[in-house]
Amino acid sequence: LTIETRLYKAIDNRELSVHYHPQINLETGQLAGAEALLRWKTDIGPISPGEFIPIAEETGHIINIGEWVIRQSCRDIKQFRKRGLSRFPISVNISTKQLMHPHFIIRLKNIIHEEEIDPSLLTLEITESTLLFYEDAKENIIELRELGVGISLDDFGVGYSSLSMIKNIEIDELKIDQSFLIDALENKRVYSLLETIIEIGKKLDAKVVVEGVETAEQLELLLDKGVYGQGYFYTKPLSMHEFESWYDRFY
Ligand code: G
Ligand code: G
Ligand code: MN
Ligand code: NA
Repeated sequence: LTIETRLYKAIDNRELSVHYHPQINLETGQLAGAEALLRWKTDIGPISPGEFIPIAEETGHIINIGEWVIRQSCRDIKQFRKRGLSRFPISVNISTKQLMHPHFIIRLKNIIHEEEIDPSLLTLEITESTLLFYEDAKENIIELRELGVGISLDDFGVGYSSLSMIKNIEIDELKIDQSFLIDALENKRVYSLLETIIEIGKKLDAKVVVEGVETAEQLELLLDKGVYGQGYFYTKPLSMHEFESWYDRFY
């Protein structure tokens, strides 16, 4: 079977799950959010999203799969609250094709309504490349704002349209690509650039999340900057169950 054929059955076969990667307020140490990351277990072993998301995008499966991720994340938002975890938003990655789909907003509204969640607890991560299609996505983005879900600009700094993107859209969150943090320790220019991007985000009243915090040294570099961090230094992405145990251990 091809990946494409397998993917078509993945939802019905219950092979998909959502893992959560904590985002930490570096100054207070508090949990500030979590990114939802899709996982796929097949009978020939796990297949990573880096491999199957592009296929889902090409084939159009991403529409159904993406909706499934949003619904599952909404259910888990409620579940985390039921289990007594603090109130924190969950961020879901959204592909360009999803965002531009004519039914995206109505289906998103339905899910939020049916799952009875506060829209402000849901954040959608879109990438700079989506914003290359800004004119086509504009109406949906405006409606998203009206709906009250958060908008996060993912992988900031590695796309083509960074500044025009944040010029056009009011964003709630800016996620700085891991490559900046990795190089900042070695390279003064990259460090200055990282500091400057953080300032841009803060001036726009966005929550600034630095991705890929892996070492104490990297954490140290960020500690006094009023940012949030996401990375393996804290933990790898966790299943719902693992996330609750992790939370109990640290909070
Ligand atoms: O978790 P991991 O590092 O393997 O993710 C690889 C890539 O897959 C990342 O760019 C991530 O944004 C993307 N990804 C993970 N889950 C989803 C999802 O539910 N939808 C979309 N569109 N992309 C996802
Ligand atoms: O493209 P996007 O930013 O959505 O990708 C998120 C991916 O980055 C997830 O698959 C997540 O596992 C990965 N990631 C998050 N933190 C770290 C980290 O500290 N180190 C590495 N290598 N990957 C990370
Ligand atoms: Mn992301
Ligand atoms: Na990212």
